[in-house]
Amino acid sequence: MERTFIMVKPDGVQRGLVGEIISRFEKRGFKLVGLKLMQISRELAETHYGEHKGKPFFEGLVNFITSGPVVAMVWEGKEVIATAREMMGATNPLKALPGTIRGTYGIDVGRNVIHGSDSPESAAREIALFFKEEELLSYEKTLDTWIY
Ligand code: FUP
Repeated sequence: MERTFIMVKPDGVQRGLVGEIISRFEKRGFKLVGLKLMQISRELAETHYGEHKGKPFFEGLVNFITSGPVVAMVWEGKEVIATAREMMGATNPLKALPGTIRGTYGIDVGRNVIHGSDSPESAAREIALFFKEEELLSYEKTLDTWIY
């Protein structure tokens, strides 16, 4: 089964959207295999967003993501990486379809509530960056047979 890294950003935590976001992934049928509330260090933020280093919004992005607690998660399921991106909606909330997470709760590209890995390579990299192997659990969910 595929795994992806999902993070409720500081704006999502401050606005009380953690439960709503977890609920959407649960209801879709995905399995939560890792979860923690954490404050991201500058070093971790700069590594996580390394591909954007040098871009004009990089400093603001690092400042924002380290500005308050985030909820880091790993979700598991069939094609969860691409499905999560669809559930999140476009990076720019203006372009995010109504009903998606960003299309429902976001207005500004810099305050878009949620992060989700964009490929199997980023998922592997980001999961390893945020979680130790022993923090990720494998377990049976009785509902699985009704979802697949
Ligand atoms: P996403 O994968 O949808 O989170 O989008 P990106 O990796 O392209 O961008 C990462 C974060 O950088 C976005 F969530 C918001 C921020 N960003 C800006 O603030 N300005 C931009 O022009 C592009 C991205």
